[in-house]
Amino acid sequence: MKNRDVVDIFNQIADMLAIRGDQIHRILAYRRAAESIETLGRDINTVYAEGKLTEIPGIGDTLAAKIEEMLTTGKLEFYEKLAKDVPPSLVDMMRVEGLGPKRVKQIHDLLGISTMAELTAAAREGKLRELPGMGVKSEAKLLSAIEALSVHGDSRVPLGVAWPIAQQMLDALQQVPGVTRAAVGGSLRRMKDTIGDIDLLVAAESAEQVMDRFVQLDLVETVDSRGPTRARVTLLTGLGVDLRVLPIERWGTLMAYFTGNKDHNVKLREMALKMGYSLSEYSFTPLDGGAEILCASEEGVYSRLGLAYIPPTLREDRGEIEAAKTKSLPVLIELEDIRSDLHMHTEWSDGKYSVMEMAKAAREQGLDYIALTDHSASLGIANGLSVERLRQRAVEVKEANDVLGPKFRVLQGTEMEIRADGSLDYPDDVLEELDFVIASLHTGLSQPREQVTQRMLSAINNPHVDMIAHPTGRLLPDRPGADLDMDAIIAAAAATGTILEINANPARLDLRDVHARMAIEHGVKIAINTDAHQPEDFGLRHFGVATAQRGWVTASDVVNTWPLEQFLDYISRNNG
Ligand code: DGT
Ligand code: CA
Ligand code: CA
Ligand code: ZN
Repeated sequence: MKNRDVVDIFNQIADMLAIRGDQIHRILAYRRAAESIETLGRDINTVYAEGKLTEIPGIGDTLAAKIEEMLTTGKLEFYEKLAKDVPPSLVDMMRVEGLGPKRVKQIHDLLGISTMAELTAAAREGKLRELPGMGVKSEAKLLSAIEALSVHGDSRVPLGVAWPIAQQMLDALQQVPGVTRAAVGGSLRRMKDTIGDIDLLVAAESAEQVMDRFVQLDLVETVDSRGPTRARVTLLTGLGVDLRVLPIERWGTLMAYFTGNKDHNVKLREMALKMGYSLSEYSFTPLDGGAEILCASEEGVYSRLGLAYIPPTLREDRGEIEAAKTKSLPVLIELEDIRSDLHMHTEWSDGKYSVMEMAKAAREQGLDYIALTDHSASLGIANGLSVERLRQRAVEVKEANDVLGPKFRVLQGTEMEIRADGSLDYPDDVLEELDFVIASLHTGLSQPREQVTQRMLSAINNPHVDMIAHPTGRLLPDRPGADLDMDAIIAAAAATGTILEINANPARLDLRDVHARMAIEHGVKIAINTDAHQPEDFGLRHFGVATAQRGWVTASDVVNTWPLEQFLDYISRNNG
């Protein structure tokens, strides 16, 4: 079994336990373990062989024993027993919007339905409306959710797809009379790399007009539900959007509740309970029946709990609550800290603009220096540069620097292919002519872990290579990227001083959050670059910054925050 198999089984167990009505803590433990293993940079079999399973966050002795059983026998008795009780096909049914574990159990227990096909047929035949708590209307809603699922699938969309849609909807809602605040919540506010659905939060005295406007927005295909303070729609793209409207006095609790994530919220609520309050999106309510306490700001929510304010990008229950208790949260990198972009393409390879156009656009963005990193020869589809063309481009870069003067600097760079056999695309003497050398993988991404890791290591160990771009090569939402041994990559980057990139393009966000965190914990420097192919792409920088924040990255970890001299010093240490 591999990491992915263990993750699948743990996630399934969590859903099966939820259907069975088990304790929330037990369910969350499995989910947390699944997430930990999903983001583990190493082969779980190796971790097991080293006897270090319990060092994985969220894995205690019980779960470690279950992992051991799976890795050594290929099976898990607990899962098989559970499956007799709760058929795994019921878990599939939970993918239908609006079908929670309780309803799935009820449908199974009362109607004997255990597959999606049976469910669809029952809904069409009008058999679901008879169930307690259901009716003709909720049956119709369920049927359209089932149909939406089969049309659009239930796949998550990349952050970069959901973001502009949400901004557009917020702009419209902000114009409704009586609206004082409007913001995104949920995974979008946490800037997670993929988004299940959009959550919008609005402060207004009266929700009615906001709802009216919301359900009539151009992008809306169907209105799935509408109540006095909440509504849910499905957009033409298949993406779901939840809206919640409350008065401004409750803004802090509203935002905190709907930003999540769920595990983070569960912990906040537990802390509140211990202090004698129940915490909801509305308020803190004293358990002894006193008057409710409203929070207009999130700072107010956190401070009432005795916590420092936790930025949304950290709210994943990855230690941030504990750090907020001891006031030891990191001071996160901000967009304003960035003064360079070290990865971009011009018309010399697959970009659309000239050296001068890219340089001027970067200067207008307030940047102090950039590296032009056109592709190398073997990436033929991207018009990669032969050595001869690389040298021709150098002349143009020099001219651009002469024109732009001393306050802005264009560095000669390359994004050099690490070929499928592990060799590099330019010889060392050519690399020596350059200011800045990126190495990256675009081919052979599906090679076995050993092989693709070795390829990457040979690039990291080359003294001329300054940075690895988008290390895994993943493309969101569907291409998972190379199966790199991230522990080995990070150790080698630390030993050689090689910079690892967080590619800000929202189709990449690679390094991903947890790997960025691992990297800085080992002293590896990070770069946040847009990989721009046109000036508009510079606007993607904030996605990279958010990903860095999710990895607990501070400004000093990021080379783009450094003045040019400091940066050049750093990369020249290796190049001899
Ligand atoms: P997503 O949509 O899958 O990308 O992830 P989120 O985090 O946006 O999740 P979503 O849309 O289901 O819910 C938005 C937030 O609302 C979530 O982060 C926490 C809060 N929330 C939703 N359902 C529950 C719940 O059952 N319990 C608690 N405590 N919070 C919830
Ligand atoms: Ca959401
Ligand atoms: Ca939602
Ligand atoms: Zn590139």
